[in-house]
Amino acid sequence: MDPKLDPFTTLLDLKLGTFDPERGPVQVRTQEDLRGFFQADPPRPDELVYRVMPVPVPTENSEIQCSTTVLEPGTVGDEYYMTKGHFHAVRDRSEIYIGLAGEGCLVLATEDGRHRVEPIREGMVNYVPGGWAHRSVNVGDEPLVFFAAYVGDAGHDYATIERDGFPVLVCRGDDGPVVTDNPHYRP
Ligand code: PAN
Ligand code: ZN
Repeated sequence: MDPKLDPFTTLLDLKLGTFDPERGPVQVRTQEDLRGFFQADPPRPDELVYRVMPVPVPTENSEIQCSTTVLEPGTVGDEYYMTKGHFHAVRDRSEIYIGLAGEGCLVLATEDGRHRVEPIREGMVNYVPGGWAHRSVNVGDEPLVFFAAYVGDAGHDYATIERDGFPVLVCRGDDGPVVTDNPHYRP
């Protein structure tokens, strides 16, 4: 075959999640960008919630997309800072997360309403099978940093999550994180 890409190398800072050199434009998500994903309206709309540092490649299933995510500590209402969460647009596409720093959890849900909550910590590898929506949540006091690699043509379906939510919420309790049923799941 005729190769489509040339090889490349970038340095990943295992604590900060940054690439040197950067491979693509950093995506920034503020509280305002997450309006409708948190239960409460954003109290500080301009405040940074997370950044995604991509290593873009063609969006074809012969390639492997990867990126790092840096999710700040914080809350909106009782809910810990989290990513929007998504199904892959091509539903059966899978993904691997590798925890680099901080303390978090990965909330997963199927279209028929099953859910799982898995830990994300330095050195942990999370496998996200096809068909599972996924959202990461920072339940610690430091940034949560993880590396993700996924099938190139997976794509992201945010609209389903914006409409239906996840079956559970991860909230700050008196003695740490509490996972509760989401009263607004699939209104
Ligand atoms: C991750 C996520 C990243 C940001 O790279 O895209 O953590 O989360 P949202 O995409 O939900 O805003 C991934 O799962 N990619 O498929
Ligand atoms: Zn994904």
